[in-house]
Amino acid sequence: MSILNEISELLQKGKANVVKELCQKAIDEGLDAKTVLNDGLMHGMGIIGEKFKKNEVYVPEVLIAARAMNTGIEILKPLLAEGEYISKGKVVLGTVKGDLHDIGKNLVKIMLEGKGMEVVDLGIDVPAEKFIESVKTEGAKVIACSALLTTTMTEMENIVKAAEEAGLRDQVKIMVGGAPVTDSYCKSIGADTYAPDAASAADAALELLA
Ligand code: B1M
Repeated sequence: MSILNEISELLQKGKANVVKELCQKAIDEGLDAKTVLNDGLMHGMGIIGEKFKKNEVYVPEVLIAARAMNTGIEILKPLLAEGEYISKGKVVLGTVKGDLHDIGKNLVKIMLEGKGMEVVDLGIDVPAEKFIESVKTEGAKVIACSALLTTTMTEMENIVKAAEEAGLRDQVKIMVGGAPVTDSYCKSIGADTYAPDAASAADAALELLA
């Protein structure tokens, strides 16, 4: 098995220490950091994402795979040229105002990063204005907002309106998700995309960025 396949497989098993050692070994053997990132770490995380989508793995497996990915990235990051590490675009992510649930949001972050996007994580209880301010300061092209409560998902409409009022609506795409959110709700508030799970959110964000 090639070292890149080994990295991918061990990442999926969450073997953080071995993944770290193998990333170093791959570099020492002359592979370039971008190849190790794309064909080793991200490859493995992509498989975990697909399995998570199909309920073949669950939250704990995703978290341990993410930890393994991060240990590998620690080795590669200093070797990657500026802008090379994260090249697929910037996403502003947060759980909407009034809502403190962040487990799903954190999984979305893992999957987005696993597919090569840069994530500005605003955390929980994020007001619409903060999403907009962050889009302006960070130059992000996608707002990704999560809500777990029927009482807070309505805040997503305020984010769409705030983007319109700020004159940014044609520059930023808005993705919504979270347990009570549906595709028809997404359409009814004028958001761009609904994603039912974290792995789909990463695929959808890539499409929006494209
Ligand atoms: Co809360 N809670 N909670 N809670 N809580 C729910 C959501 C609830 C369904 C429980 C219930 O009654 N059965 C219910 C909501 C009812 C409703 O509105 N429909 C509820 C309630 C009522 C409350 C409180 C109001 C309780 C109270 O205080 N009376 C309170 C509200 C606090 C607040 O937010 N202001 C509250 C508090 C909490 C805790 C703080 C205790 C804790 C949160 C801890 C934390 O997140 N750090 C908590 C938890 C853990 C839950 C449950 C048990 C689990 C949620 C979770 O993390 N699921 C939940 C019941 C349940 O779901 N079984 C419940 C796992 C996670 C991986 O799934 O977040 O759905 P989820 O994310 C999924 C998808 O939705 C999607 O991807 C993920 C998987 O791939 N996704 C996105 C999520 N965001 C996305 C964004 C995207 C795309 C996809 O694009 C941008």
